[in-house]
Amino acid sequence: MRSILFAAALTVATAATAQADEGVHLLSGWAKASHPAAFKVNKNGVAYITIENTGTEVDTIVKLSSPKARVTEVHEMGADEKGMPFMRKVKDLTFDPGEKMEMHPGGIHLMLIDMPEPLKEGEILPVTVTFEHAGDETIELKVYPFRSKGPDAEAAK
Ligand SMILES: [Cu+2]
Repeated sequence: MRSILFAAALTVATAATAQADEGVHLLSGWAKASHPAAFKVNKNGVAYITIENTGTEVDTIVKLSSPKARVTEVHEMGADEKGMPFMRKVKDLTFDPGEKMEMHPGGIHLMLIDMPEPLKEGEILPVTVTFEHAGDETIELKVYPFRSKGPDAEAAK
């Protein structure tokens, strides 16, 4: 319930400021610190952003980048018909007018692939998202502990 109330408050707050600049926006986000042992095997990182389309046309993510990874992609996790978990790349993620999407652990996320350095708690991860119509937007994501469920969960502690 707490998270629902928080999301409602966030929507009201952003609606007031979105008027002047319509289109797709990166509202917030966070990243997870790398697990030291896992990073030795798999030099990837994970981050989550919330995206809202306050404009009147559909927009699409056409490119992603971060100075801290060789490749940045949108991924989704789920389970197949047999219940086996999978993770796959999502191409051309689109946002309808009025749509708001919050990435979260276990669902859609940003995958940072081939990172020279592990992500450390407290550092900042810049990510640039290029939309077909809105162009480039960069967001600076705070890195939370490996086991964190994100800023909302940390604030509720
Ligand atoms: Cu992934």
